[in-house]
Amino acid sequence: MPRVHHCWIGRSHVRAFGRLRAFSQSRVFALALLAIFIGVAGTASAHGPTIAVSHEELKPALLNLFIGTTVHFNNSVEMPSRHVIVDKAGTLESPPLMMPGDGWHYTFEKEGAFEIYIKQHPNAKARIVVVPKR
Ligand SMILES: [Cu+2]
Repeated sequence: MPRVHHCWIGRSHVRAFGRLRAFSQSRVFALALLAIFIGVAGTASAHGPTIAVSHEELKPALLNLFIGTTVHFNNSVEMPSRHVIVDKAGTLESPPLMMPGDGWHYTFEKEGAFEIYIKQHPNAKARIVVVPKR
């Protein structure tokens, strides 16, 4: 789609903008954006509580969170037939967690009460209550 430029700036500025635009379409720029995105996501996921996953329980079994909080799930035991974290309403589902140290994180973006449990051990459950930030 052709773009209309308002020519209130001089030629050299037009050239500079041209270079800027070329840069913004370049692979380097895309990589820079990606790096920023990963950086931000990394920072965000560094915060928030951790739930330990074992055969018997999710610990802690109750969390009260503000919207936007990232919860980490840390598998603490070996489970070759895997642990999969799900919730009653079908909102979330983790990838298979098999080895100690296998982890997953999920950011709760919606208000509500989430009844989560390990698919393979339905008695290992936790309640996560998410409320808006004040
Ligand atoms: Cu298990």
